[in-house]
Amino acid sequence: MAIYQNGQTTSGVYSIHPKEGARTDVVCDMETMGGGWTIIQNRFDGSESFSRNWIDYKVGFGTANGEYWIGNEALHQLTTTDVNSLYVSITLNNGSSFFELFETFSISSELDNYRLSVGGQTSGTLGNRIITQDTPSSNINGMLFSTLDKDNDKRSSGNCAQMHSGGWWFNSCHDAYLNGPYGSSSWIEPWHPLLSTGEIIKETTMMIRRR
Ligand SMILES: [Ca+2]
Repeated sequence: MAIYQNGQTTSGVYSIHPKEGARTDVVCDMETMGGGWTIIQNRFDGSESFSRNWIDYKVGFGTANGEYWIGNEALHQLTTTDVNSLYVSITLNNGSSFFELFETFSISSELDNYRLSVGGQTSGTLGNRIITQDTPSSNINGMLFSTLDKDNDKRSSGNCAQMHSGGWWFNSCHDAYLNGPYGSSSWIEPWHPLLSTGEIIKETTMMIRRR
């Protein structure tokens, strides 16, 4: 991350410029695993709805000081020229915390519906439920992005985004899903089989950094 390479070592809000003319305020984590992380998804109090349409997920929503989704277009721009890693963390209301590190992470262009690609080694306490070799219909690696108004899921006859009230890379539908209804029992299988309901989740974070 350019901010990190400029010598900034304090976690906090920074402005990034994912493409010409664009400016986005994000939180950078300069502590976890050596720091240099740009937070792309952050939830901790349910103040921001993640039940949204394509355009919202495309341009991003929320604020750097609050909950937010950085935006799929920014994600594409940030991961298209450099190889990035992805770090996912989930903290429960009881204080338990879990994470998973994915060695490579990239998002394709809008023309390709912001397809998810993760690869390389994974490690952590959540387990790799993005790539689910045991249950192909839950595997979300290589899936297109779906929203309430855009059904791009691979195998579901319905719209997984509508069924699960949030935008994500769905198959039929998922074993890993961080954008469900906060604090609700209708947030189903945020990280199957470890976490079957999002009702117990306090905080989720997704963040990326250049490898
Ligand atoms: Ca469908």
